[in-house]
Amino acid sequence: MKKMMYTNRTYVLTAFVVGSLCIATAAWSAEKQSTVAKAKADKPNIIFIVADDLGPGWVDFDGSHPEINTPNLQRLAESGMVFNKAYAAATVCSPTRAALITGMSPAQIGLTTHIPGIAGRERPAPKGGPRDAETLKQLPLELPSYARELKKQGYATGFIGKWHLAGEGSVKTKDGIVDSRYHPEHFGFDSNIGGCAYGQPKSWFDPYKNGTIEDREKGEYLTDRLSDEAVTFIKANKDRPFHLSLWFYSVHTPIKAPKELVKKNGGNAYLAMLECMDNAVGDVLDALEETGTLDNTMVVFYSDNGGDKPTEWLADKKGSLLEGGLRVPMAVSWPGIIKGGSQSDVPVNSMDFFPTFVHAAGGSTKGISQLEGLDLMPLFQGSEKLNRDALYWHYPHNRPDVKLYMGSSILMGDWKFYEGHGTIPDALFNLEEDPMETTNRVNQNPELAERLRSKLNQWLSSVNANMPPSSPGSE
Ligand SMILES: [Ca+2]
Repeated sequence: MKKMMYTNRTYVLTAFVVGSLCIATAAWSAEKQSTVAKAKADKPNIIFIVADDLGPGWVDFDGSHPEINTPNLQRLAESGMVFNKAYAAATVCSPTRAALITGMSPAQIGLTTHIPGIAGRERPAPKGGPRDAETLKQLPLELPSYARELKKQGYATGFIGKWHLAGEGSVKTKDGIVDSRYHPEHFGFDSNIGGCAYGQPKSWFDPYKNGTIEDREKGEYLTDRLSDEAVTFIKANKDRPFHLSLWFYSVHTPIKAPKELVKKNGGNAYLAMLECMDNAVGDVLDALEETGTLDNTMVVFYSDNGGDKPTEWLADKKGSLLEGGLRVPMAVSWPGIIKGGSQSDVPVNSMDFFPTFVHAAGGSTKGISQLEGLDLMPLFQGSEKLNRDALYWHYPHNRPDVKLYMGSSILMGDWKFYEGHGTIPDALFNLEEDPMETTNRVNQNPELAERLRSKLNQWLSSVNANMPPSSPGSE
């Protein structure tokens, strides 16, 4: 299954031909299946597993590294659908997390870069270049939250793991708590274990120095602990609809794992962290099986931004608006709704989970005017398109210290246009012909570039995006 979308064109063509011949039968059985599925999926449980800084290529289901060992993620992927073009709403942690919770783009929220661990840290602007736009330091309480919507539908809602949406300056705290008014429990989660202002653990081992986790066993590894808590949550709520957001701190720096696992992985602590997270996914799937809830549970695996370790077949990495900063591994399992072993090449984004979860739970998103995501159900049921013509990103910040430059971009069909706001040249790439984004085609296709620029600017105005102060369109 590894890299099937790149290596096995015969498979795709065969599937297409066979698929065309079977349309009539499929239409009838799809209708029947959908009725059955609807009854079965009445208030499905929803588990949303999010990894941190994990790029495509670092899990078995889309990997290219034979040394990776993630059998449980493989099990999840094989029982459901792999998304070959899953995007994150931002290239760094906090804005994507804000987009996941609210279904709104980081630009619309006004939270467009990661919330710094050190308060007041200035971003150096390039000489003569634009300054940083304003950005929030916490997620506003009045914004929509899928957890609140799921609660309205009678769900038990739990948050376990990394939040990173609750104030700056966490590095200087003893416990990661900067302003607990912005913790997950104020966004509709009944419980919170681990979610505070930290963007990375102060300690991977107990004592955790995290005010939202009770220390219990010196030396215990954080990922193992979160896994235990997830299993406890599932068992405690097995008799009612439940939602768990399990947002691992793995595989963010600092790269640390239990000694025996590092040894097992030939001294490679990164692979050990991955294996530990994969074990945790296995524990969750086992707990669902044991409690008899697996058949009525949607399990999503996703990551919050492109890999801190680069992906071989993508340009750049975390922090970049090129594909390597935005693309993430994603798989969704949902027995009775999603056919096992399926794949989708339709681009999806972080804002899509909100309507997907709320609709699956029987709720409505009609009154939520800020919502920018789309329900993924048509893709789950085999459709090859969503009703959307473009995806957008906006990063109005300078981080030249980590080679991160401000920009906004639009993806429409195979074309991606990147506006550098004066810091780096504007660029136009054709992702189908040039997946590594090596050839800037602005000069070859000036009209297309202008059309995309105009559409991008329209979107930026429509979401009232904060712009870098000296760039065109600002005050
Ligand atoms: Ca991250």
